[in-house]
Amino acid sequence: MQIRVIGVPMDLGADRRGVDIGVSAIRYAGLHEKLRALGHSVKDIGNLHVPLPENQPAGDPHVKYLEPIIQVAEELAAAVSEALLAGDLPLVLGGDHSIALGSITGVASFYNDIGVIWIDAHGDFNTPETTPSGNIHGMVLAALAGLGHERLVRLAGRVPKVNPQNIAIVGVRDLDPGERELLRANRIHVFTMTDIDRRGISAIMEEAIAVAGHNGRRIHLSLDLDALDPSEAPGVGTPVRGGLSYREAHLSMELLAACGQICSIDVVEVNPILDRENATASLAVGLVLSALGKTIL
Ligand code: 6HN
Ligand code: MN
Ligand code: MN
Ligand code: MN
Repeated sequence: MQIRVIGVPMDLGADRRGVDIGVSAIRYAGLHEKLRALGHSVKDIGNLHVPLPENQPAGDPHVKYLEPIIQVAEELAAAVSEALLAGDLPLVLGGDHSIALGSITGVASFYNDIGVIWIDAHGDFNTPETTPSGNIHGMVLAALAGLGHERLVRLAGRVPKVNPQNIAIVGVRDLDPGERELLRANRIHVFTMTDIDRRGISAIMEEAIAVAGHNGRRIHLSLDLDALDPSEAPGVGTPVRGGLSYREAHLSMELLAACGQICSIDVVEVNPILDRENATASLAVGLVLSALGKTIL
């Protein structure tokens, strides 16, 4: 496979500083050489330009840094659709989860009907009305599904980017009250940690793949490292106890690789300032390898 790495040092969608250097931490953990050792060819286009919060006001407290986040999303969408057009698999490194607005918009402009598997401790399904923080990383999936701030929802014209029925969220254990209502009202397939504990990760991932990949449609994987238990992934801005184990996360990636429908990936929320010896970035690299075909035997 030809992998095209796109770095997005985005730090405007979340409160804790440091996810912007997640892109470097993931590269330093040996991403390229390990992908090449797996047999892939890798091209890295470097980082997109992301404005600094130091240089501008946050603006509306219910949707902070809206304008610069939209500006980056437009650029990222173009970079992602260009990669797909060239036959490459876009691997987008974050940065906070607000970057998925751009990556999924890019995928949706290339494929008519896509599925999304969103692996996360959170739902990222707030709107400006329900958000407790005003942080766009907590609203991005709702926006992609057609809900929330007009400017986020209408990015690049097409609404919604993803049919809400084609979304599967996996690993959830922390929802805000209004966000939970929205997930229920829109009948989003949410696979919580309770579901995983009860039924096992293998059954849950198979169901998630069936939801997102029905009829063979292409699947975008959005991997928020805070889905993992903080004992495995300490370097994230919004850790929540009770997450995926190391093997549950790897098996999820292995099952995704085996389904053969993954067309694009984001890896987000790695925060090296909060990490221990680059453990979270190394874990991220290992998970990407499993998602791109690495097997034990
Ligand atoms: N993430 N639900 C919280 C909020 O501020 O909306 C946390 C969101 C975390 C988002 O981890 O990508
Ligand atoms: Mn997230
Ligand atoms: Mn999260
Ligand atoms: Mn459930």
